[in-house]
This record gives sequence, structure tokens and C-alpha cells, in this order.
Amino acid sequence: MKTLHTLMILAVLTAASTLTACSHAMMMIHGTGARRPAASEFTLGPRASVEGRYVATLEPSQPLRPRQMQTVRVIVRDVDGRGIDDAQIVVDGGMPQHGHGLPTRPRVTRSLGDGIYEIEGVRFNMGGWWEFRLAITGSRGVDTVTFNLAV
Ligand SMILES: [Cu+2]
Repeated sequence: MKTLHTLMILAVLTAASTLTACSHAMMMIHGTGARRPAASEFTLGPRASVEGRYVATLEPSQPLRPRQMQTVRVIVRDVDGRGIDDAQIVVDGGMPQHGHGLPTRPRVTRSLGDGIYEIEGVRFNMGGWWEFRLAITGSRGVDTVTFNLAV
């Protein structure tokens, strides 16, 4: 009986320590369980948004590399290929397997016309699978497109 009691206490203590240690560092080591998508899902576009309102393409000014501040152009079109101007674009992202977001707050700083926007302040602080999400509010409505990037 005493052994069983000790085991139960140990089990409780182990569970508690696992919970408190569920930090970013632990997720970096053990992962979040997120599965890396198939290679065909890794693309700079053209990529359709979730609701199919837009098609977006990323054009980094240089190949995406870890630990470099980068500027990325995004081209937003409707399904007929017409450029979408005057859209509001909010950038978000992170590493699903590590449970952390982007280290910077990239934002659209310029609209170049014909559906082309410039996003500044893009930085990936480590190599691996990153999600890069654009929430687009434009003339066709609100929609989101998520790119899978291998940095
Ligand atoms: Cu990470």
C-alpha cells in the first residue's frame, strides 16, 4: 500500500512539473505535435486564400534566410487575375512545431499598385518550417492566406 501511495505522489508530481515546464524551451525540444506539411505545400505562390476570394504570391527581395531582416512583396489578385488595390493586409505567422510567433511585426509600408504591396520587417529567427499568414481585407471581402515557408 505504501508503494502504491508513493507511486501516486510521484505521478502527480511528474504531471505538475510537466505542466510548469511546458514553456517555449520545452516545445522547442519536444515539439507541439504539429505535422510539417507535404513538400508541395511549400510555395511562395500563387496561393489561394481560405475562402477563395484572393490569390496571393510572395516575392522576397532576396532568398529567405534565417536571422536576416527582409522585405517581401506580396501580389494580391482576384481569381480572375485582377490586381487588388487599397487592401488592408495584416501579417502574422510563426513556427507551428515550436509554438512561437514571428520575432518581429512585419507590416505593409507601401502599395505599389496593380495589387503589389511591400512588407517590411520580415525576419525569421531560426531555420525550419514557418507559417506566414496574411489577413486581407479588400474589395472582395475578408480572407486569409497562409504560406508554408522553408527557411
Ligand atoms: Cu522556432
